[in-house]
Amino acid sequence: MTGSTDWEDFFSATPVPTELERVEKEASDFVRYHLSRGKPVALVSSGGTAIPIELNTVRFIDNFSSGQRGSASTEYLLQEGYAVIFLHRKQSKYPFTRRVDQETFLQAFLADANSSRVTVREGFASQLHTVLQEYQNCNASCSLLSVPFLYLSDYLWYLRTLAHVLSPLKKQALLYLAAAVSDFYIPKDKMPEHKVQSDGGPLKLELQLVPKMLKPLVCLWCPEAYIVSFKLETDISLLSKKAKEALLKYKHNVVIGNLLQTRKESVIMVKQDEEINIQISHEEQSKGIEIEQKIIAVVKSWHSEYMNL
Ligand code: 9Z3
Repeated sequence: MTGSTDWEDFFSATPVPTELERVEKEASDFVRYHLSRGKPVALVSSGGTAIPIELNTVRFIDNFSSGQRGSASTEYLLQEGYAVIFLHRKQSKYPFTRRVDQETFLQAFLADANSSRVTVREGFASQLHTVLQEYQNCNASCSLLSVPFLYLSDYLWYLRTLAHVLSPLKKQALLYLAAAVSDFYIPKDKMPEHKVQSDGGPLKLELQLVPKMLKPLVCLWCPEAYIVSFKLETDISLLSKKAKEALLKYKHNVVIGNLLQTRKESVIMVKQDEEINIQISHEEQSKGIEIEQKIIAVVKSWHSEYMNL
């Protein structure tokens, strides 16, 4: 009997990311800077977490998450006056660049054959101007810190470390956990070292349960922060019930419930004394309005109430 919890066992058995020390230092400087200016800081998690099946990883198990929710929400939080630590899956959607697709990028610029000059083609300038201006404003105020990850293990180490770094902000810290976190993984000591061979017949995998990190997050790592988690379901009849259960179990501030199929048009937002439905019509969507804008408006207003308590 060691008396340790499942999440402590997970971290003891899981290697620390090589970049953790650097990330911790950068995040601490970032938090100190914004704390001294009285600016609230949000930690946004975004994208899917991959599960390797070999130590020398050729293959991994992944999920559907594109990073839309986290990257769009980050832009709206910046607009609402937050500084944001963006903990995101590498190569998933990123604030600002998400609004310029690869084809537009290649078509928008014109390279002069006789000099090193690059110009923007007619018709692309206004679209690029808006995005670049927003990005430059965010850069000038040092309001965005990017922390990329690929694997679940790195994501969880970063989450724990960044939550600790945010804790001195107390109620001014917002945690907005939109990443699609795997429920299952293969512990390091159960993983084969080399590429799994196909001449051994069909592949059988045994995945272990990932410990629920919301519990230590709320109780120990960042206890006074305003914590918003997401609940993903595919069956509408379970959504509200599961969201309420999560709130009751972890005793944090808000659970946002969404269905895989309709996540871009509809969510429920549940807190202790209230449940609201946020929707976006086709007409609003056709005007480029995103559901994340409405979600963040509510999160900001609820977080402000909490800060003033
Ligand atoms: C979400 O529910 C996010 O809204 C989505 C966003 C992953 C659906 P996209 O990245 O999708 O815009 O394509 N995130 C949380 C999912 C999750 O892992 N929740 C855990 C659960 O449901 C609880 S922490 O058990």
